[in-house]
Amino acid sequence: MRALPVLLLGFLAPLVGPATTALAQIVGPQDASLSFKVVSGGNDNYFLRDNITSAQLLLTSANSTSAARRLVVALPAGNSGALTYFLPKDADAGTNTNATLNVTLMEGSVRSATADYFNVGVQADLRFDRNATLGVTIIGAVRAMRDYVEGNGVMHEIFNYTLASYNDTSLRLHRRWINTTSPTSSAYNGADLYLTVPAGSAARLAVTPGNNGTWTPPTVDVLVPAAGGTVRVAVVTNETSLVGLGTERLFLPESTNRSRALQTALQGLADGQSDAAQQVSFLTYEDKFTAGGWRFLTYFGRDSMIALRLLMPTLTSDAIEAALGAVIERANSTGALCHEETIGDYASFVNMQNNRSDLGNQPFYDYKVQPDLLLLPAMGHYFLELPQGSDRAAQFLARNATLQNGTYAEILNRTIHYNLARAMPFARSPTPSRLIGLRPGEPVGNWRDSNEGLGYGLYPFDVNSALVPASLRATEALLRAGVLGSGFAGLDAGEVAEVAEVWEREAPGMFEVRVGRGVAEERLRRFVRRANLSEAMLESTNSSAGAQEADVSFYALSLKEDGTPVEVLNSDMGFNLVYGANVSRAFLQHVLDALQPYPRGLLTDVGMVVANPAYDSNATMIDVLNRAAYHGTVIWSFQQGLMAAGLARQLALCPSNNSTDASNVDTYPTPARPPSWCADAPFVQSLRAAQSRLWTAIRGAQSEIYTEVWSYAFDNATGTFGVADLASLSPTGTESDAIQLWSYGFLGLLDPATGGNGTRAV
Ligand SMILES: *[C@@H]1O[C@H](CO)[C@@H](O)[C@H](O)[C@H]1NC(C)=O
Ligand SMILES: *[C@@H]1O[C@H](CO)[C@@H](O)[C@H](O)[C@H]1NC(C)=O
Ligand SMILES: *[C@@H]1O[C@H](CO)[C@@H](O)[C@H](O)[C@H]1NC(C)=O
Ligand SMILES: *[C@@H]1O[C@H](CO)[C@@H](O)[C@H](O)[C@H]1NC(C)=O
Ligand SMILES: *[C@@H]1O[C@H](CO)[C@@H](O)[C@H](O)[C@H]1NC(C)=O
Ligand SMILES: *[C@@H]1O[C@H](CO)[C@@H](O)[C@H](O)[C@H]1NC(C)=O
Ligand SMILES: *[C@@H]1O[C@H](CO)[C@@H](O)[C@H](O)[C@H]1NC(C)=O
Ligand SMILES: *[C@@H]1O[C@H](CO)[C@@H](O)[C@H](O)[C@H]1NC(C)=O
Ligand SMILES: *[C@@H]1O[C@H](CO)[C@@H](O)[C@H](O)[C@H]1NC(C)=O
Ligand SMILES: *[C@@H]1O[C@H](CO)[C@@H](O)[C@H](O)[C@H]1NC(C)=O
Ligand SMILES: *[C@@H]1O[C@H](CO)[C@@H](O)[C@H](O)[C@H]1NC(C)=O
Ligand SMILES: CC(=O)N[C@H]1CO[C@H](CO)[C@@H](O)[C@@H]1O
Repeated sequence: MRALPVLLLGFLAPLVGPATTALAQIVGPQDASLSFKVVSGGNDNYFLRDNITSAQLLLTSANSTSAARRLVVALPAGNSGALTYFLPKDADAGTNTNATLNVTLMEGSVRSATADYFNVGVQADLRFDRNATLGVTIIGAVRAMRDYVEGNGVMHEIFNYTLASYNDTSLRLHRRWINTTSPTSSAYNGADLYLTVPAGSAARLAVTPGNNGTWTPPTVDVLVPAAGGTVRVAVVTNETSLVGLGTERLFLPESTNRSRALQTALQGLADGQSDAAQQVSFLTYEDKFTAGGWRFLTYFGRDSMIALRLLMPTLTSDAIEAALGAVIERANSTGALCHEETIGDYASFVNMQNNRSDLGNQPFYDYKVQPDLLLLPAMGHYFLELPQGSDRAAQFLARNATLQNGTYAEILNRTIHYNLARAMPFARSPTPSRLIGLRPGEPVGNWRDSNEGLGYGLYPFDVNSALVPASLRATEALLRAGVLGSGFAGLDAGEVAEVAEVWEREAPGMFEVRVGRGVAEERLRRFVRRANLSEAMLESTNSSAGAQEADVSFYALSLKEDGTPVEVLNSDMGFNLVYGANVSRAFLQHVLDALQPYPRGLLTDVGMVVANPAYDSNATMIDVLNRAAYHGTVIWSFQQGLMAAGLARQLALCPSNNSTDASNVDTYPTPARPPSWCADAPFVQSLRAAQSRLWTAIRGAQSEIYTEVWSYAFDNATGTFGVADLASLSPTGTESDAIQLWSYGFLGLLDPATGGNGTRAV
């Protein structure tokens, strides 16, 4: 460890960006300490990382109109935590029945906490303005907490906690792990929620045990005088805390002298002055990148690889190799790559469900389609195109895995063969049934992690049109460059290229949807009525779009089992633009068409929607993919980042753009033969215009860009769109994470119009 001066961070007012406040006085970029707050989606999120723990603590914002105040604590350690609701207590209803309970977190009170038997976690002081009672409480696995929140109140008895001890100033609720590792102190092997009354507080606890063992929860009241009172809440666990990547280990130094654009992008990242840099740092650890908080503070292969690809130009080799290594470590023996790891207590539960309780709490890894195809493109970009990766391959591939036997090279070899084998049938005979579908029995598999999100299709567009060929091209390039070394005998770069070529040529066309102009206009009018939009917006965008004389054509979201397309216009072309080789002019024309104002295209005033069912002959999709659906007509930030990065990359393929574009943060090798459309100045101009429309839409919700997902509200009077919180629209209450790793892909991009990125207007 180098000794560097501890930096004193005051209050950093973001020029633009989420409502973020640096909380702690002492934040050192040289270690992994962090302390900050993000207000998002009606919640105050507090983040803490020090040498003891790493934790997110979320509390319903004080101005919320909901009666219940929700407290969530999530720790990456074991993906564990606690969820509880504070409800106004009926008994003191008195005269003011409907007054809302106000629970506020005392600023500065968020600290790491320690308890007996090496248990560690986080604590905070909460101020209650009136009497409250504890509602549903789940302690232990974040996955069990998500089951409850997102699964209409699903709970399983196995996760019941016990009332360990109580008096009128102290309460301990204990959740003993299903599989305890140490019989001697098993009473402490699990997770605990403590409520204690700190010195000087007039609050008291009134606890009545349940009358039916652990089944019936105790009644826990927080009683305060009229002036209010404070209760300290702590959540601790016996899981191992992870070692974080501090901003200085994560990001390249500002002095990195590669291009003006990169230097601009790097400002405030390594020294931790940027709020966004601290947020990324909170999500990244030496042995894995986590996907988002609070719901996904654990390994997700797809999220980490997409985030890595977008952030990579700004990252150090240490950080890049941490993310790549995490994916390789979790490969299975066939070579498939892990989508999500289930660890901690929930792993015991999953193992039991699979009749493998003998495995105890060993992690359970699941294998969905997409991560398999994202690793090689990330490695190709790193080892072959970025300065950080040159000369790093040999030592990286020689590493011994720690989660399984073998070197990274051996594991990667399996993955390459696995991907090639899966691509072969289609290459031999390209028919829709030989595309890569969701795995048997799995309703999901690409990034649209819901069955509805894919329009109930089987063959996702992004997987087949973009990622299969991209993974093969990356393999080809790594083989040709000799980077993979001698362990990859039996693979011929030329053969891999031939397979890729068939996919590039044949797959996109299978997803092509064509709708006659008259029919398309009818469907648009039907759509604006059903979606409560205004017909006026069709008039205003009709003439300006120019292309409206012709039929409407676009790429389907997916194909159904019988090969018919799900006729939903969507944003997944961004994958082709970022990952694809040999993207055709016809393909780019579809991108131009999609980057029109919604509902003709995807662009609203507050961002790019990821799905637009307006043209679908199946009108039921209008309701399935509405603005309250998790993958409906809603805005996912990383999809905007992907589209913006993709347009930048495609434009950089033309030599004249590559050298002159001051907004290119990423490094793009100039192709031996530029695409033929580069010579067509009006076409290049139309791509630039689409890029500009996209960034205008992105700027329309700049304060949201690091969150996971948001929806829109349409104002009929003004004909404009505003941001709407998805959780309050969603019938299932699906909420957005306040910080989501792949949304920080914007740190690797500059807005071509302003020269700034997400954190700075510049
Ligand atoms: C953590 O850091 C604090 C403050 O820098 C120090 O006093 C303490 O000893 C450290 N604890 C551990 C477990 O390293
Ligand atoms: C909630 O309590 C805090 C602190 O006691 C106070 O500042 C705030 O105004 C209260 N908010 C509401 C909506 O009552
Ligand atoms: C609460 O305050 C925040 C800003 O401080 C605001 O964005 C939000 O709309 C408010 N929520 C309600 C329900 O008033
Ligand atoms: C409380 O709210 C309910 C429903 O909104 C209403 O019927 C009732 O009159 C309110 N009570 C008081 C005391 O305001
Ligand atoms: C309440 O319980 C706590 C924790 O067991 C203990 O430290 C404290 O002394 C107890 N208080 C009283 C008044 O018994
Ligand atoms: C008491 O607990 C058992 C499980 O231990 C449960 O099956 C039963 O329904 C509970 N009874 C009541 C009245 O809640
Ligand atoms: C809370 O309940 C206690 C006991 O019932 C009562 O004395 C007190 O006044 C209540 N607090 C408030 C703020 O109403
Ligand atoms: C969990 O507790 C046991 C003792 O009960 C201890 O040996 C072990 O180190 C603890 N594990 C962690 C990760 O703190
Ligand atoms: C690895 O995962 C893939 C995808 O789920 C599966 O087809 C294969 O059988 C798995 N291999 C092993 C050894 O479990
Ligand atoms: C894990 O817990 C289950 C359920 O209690 C039990 O059947 C199994 O034997 C335990 N395994 C280990 C390794 O502790
Ligand atoms: C990997 O492990 C083997 C022994 O299993 C050892 O000989 C080799 O040096 C290790 N490689 C590295 C890079 O640590
Ligand atoms: C204390 C506790 O959490 N009890 C729960 C045990 O599990 C059942 C079934 O999920 C719940 O109904 C209880 O509330």
